[in-house]
Amino acid sequence: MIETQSAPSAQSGTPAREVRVAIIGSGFAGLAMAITLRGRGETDFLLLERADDVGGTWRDNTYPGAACDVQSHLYSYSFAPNPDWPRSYSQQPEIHAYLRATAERFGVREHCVFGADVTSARWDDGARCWLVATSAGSFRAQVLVSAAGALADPTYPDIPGLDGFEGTVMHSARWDASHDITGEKVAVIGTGASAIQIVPAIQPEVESIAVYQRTPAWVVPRTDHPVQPWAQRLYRMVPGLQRAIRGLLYTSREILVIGMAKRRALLKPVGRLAKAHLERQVRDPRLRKALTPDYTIGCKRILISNDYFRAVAAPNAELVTAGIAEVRPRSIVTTDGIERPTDTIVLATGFAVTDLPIAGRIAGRDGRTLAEVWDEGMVSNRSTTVAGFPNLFLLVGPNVGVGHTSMVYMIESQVAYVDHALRTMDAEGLAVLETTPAAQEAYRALIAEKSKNTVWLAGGCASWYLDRHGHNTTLWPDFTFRFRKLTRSLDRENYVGIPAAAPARPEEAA
Ligand code: N01
Repeated sequence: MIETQSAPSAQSGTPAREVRVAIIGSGFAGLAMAITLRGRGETDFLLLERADDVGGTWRDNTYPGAACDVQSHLYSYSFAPNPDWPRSYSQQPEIHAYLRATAERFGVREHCVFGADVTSARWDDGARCWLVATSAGSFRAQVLVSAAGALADPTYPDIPGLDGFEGTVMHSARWDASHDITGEKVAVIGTGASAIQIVPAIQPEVESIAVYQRTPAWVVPRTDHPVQPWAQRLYRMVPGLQRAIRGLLYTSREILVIGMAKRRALLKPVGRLAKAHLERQVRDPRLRKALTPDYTIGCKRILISNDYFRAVAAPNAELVTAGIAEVRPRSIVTTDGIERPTDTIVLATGFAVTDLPIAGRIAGRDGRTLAEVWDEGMVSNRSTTVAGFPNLFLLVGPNVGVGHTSMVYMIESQVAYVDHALRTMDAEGLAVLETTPAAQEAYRALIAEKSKNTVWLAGGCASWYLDRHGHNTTLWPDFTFRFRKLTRSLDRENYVGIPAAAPARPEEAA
């Protein structure tokens, strides 16, 4: 536990609240961490949540058509199967409801501090704790777990004139449901996973829709179907059946890694499937050509949709491939000089992933923030800990992303690792646990080696999977079961531990 008594909060003068573990965020990752702690009897933890509800990205992304592109049997916690999923690929409201219900069921909602936006977190080497400032007061925590997520903060494009637009502008992740787009002239900027769900959902409602495409996406069919009540009953009666289906889904998706990370030639059949899908759905050869990517499938996230191409080919839709030159108060002008009157602009332009905003708010032992330390690219040990940042654990941190399967699998692997680290601290009576620079360097080299021949580096596309130096700092570049093996238990030899009564500097400790 923390050694010193409550210190005054820098913000308000009120004492900082003391807690053993502070978890930032209550999405899939934060809740999994909390449920694991609770499951083994730990109650001295808080989830600091900037919003007023749990759910993370599944709370925030409420745009029309928002749904998961991984089957729900797989895109859910292994410890909380849900026999009642209404569809094979669930929609946002159902996933959010699942997270809310799971938080209640495992008793972790009562640990949430809502409206607590973390503005800074600073390691205090003397007190051996994290000083966390939030919009809901200050906290002192022995351990800080950042589960803020990689898709938490939208990126807004730097387009001349966008600020002066007099119509409505909304980011896909900040959808304004009170704004009625019926009968409007709508522009959608971007053609990623969010855009291809939004476009078909709104195209029938609007007067016209212009889809501004910078890079076409590979799209394969979506094998979505409702789950019949008899099947839900069966899953309830025979839970093993749902587990078996989960296993089959997991295995079938993992096969993709062979093509993406090992032998790219094996992706050819997937490319042919996507081409055939496009040819079936789009008759106009010019439109078809404009929608055909020139990079290897898998280099960017493979998208799944049965209605995106049809929506783009609809009479009231236009695919715009010329770059955007400027936004005027009531229109968008492209580089070919064409001006298109516009009422609403939807920015489906993605998230800050390689430059996580939370990294600018967490300062380690030498006062530098994670963002400063990561200026040359995100580095870590096992995607979870960073040298110079004692007692800090990152969930959904560097090189843990997956495009082909369920992120929940990776989250559960990381949570098991963090949990083992905390139990190790308890067992050894450690006040501080910190990974070594050598372990971090070895992990960086491992990631670089595994990434070398992957489609993400060699597939001929620019993607947010790579940082500005062209390094893969976001994706786990191998089978996900290998990540699970690597994080099954704490690699104790890669950590320096300081017992409660020892000197504060790790290099002085045994
Ligand atoms: O964002 P993206 P997203 N001018 O970054 C374009 C998850 N997700 O929100 O490709 C013009 O993929 C950009 O163009 P380009 C999933 O992990 C999951 O769609 O860079 N265009 C691209 O087309 C996903 O990967 C689900 O050339 C600009 C688009 O905007 C992640 O979220 C559903 C531009 C951004 O695509 C992000 O997806 C939805 C500019 N200045 C999302 N800047 C599930 O179903 C960017 N673009 C689980």
